[in-house]
Amino acid sequence: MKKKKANKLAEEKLPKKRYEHSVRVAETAVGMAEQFGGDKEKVELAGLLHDYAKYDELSKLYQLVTKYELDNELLAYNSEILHGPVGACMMKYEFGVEDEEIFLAIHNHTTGRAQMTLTEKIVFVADYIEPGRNQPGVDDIRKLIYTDEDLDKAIYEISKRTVLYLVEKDSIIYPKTIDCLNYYNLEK
Ligand code: DGI
Ligand code: FE
Ligand code: FE
Ligand code: FE
Repeated sequence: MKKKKANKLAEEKLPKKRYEHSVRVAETAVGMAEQFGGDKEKVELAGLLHDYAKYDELSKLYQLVTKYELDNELLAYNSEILHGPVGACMMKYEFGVEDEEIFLAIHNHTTGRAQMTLTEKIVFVADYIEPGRNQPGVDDIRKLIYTDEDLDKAIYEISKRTVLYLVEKDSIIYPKTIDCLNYYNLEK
């Protein structure tokens, strides 16, 4: 798939603000790919498409988990973790996006995982630090990227903040999030 097609898919499917977020994630990811030696074309497509399934009805997301034979375990956690895996499969099976790295980057953009590819890492972090984001402490993560150039530390800090946030609201946590936290804990 070409950038133009990905852009059009996102623009036609998503509410304006979410489309604009996707464009900023793609732009941020391209900058990071330049910085870290990643594949600009792949991170750009994954950035544009990463939230494609975000506003699909839950009933549809559930159906697609079954249709695409995704891990049923996904259904036991917060429904917010479904749009990545389902969106990745939509791109692969409905729109012919064959590339495995793009697939993984969309798939794991919410939860992260241990041993991410460079493309996955960039999209995971770009989603958190794109210029429209203003969550508390986001500037600390931006500094880890733009000043320290420490991608793995940024992944650890993002996972840590997400886990703290989820625990604070007594939410259940998908195990891949914990795997990601542990794997990128550089003290280990
Ligand atoms: O889709 P976005 O809003 O751009 O961002 P996202 O897909 O990274 O994450 C959406 C939210 O999902 C995030 O703010 C926290 C929430 N969430 C719920 N359960 C989990 C979770 N995030 C992780 N990492 N793990 C969970 O189990
Ligand atoms: Fe998302
Ligand atoms: Fe994210
Ligand atoms: Fe996003």
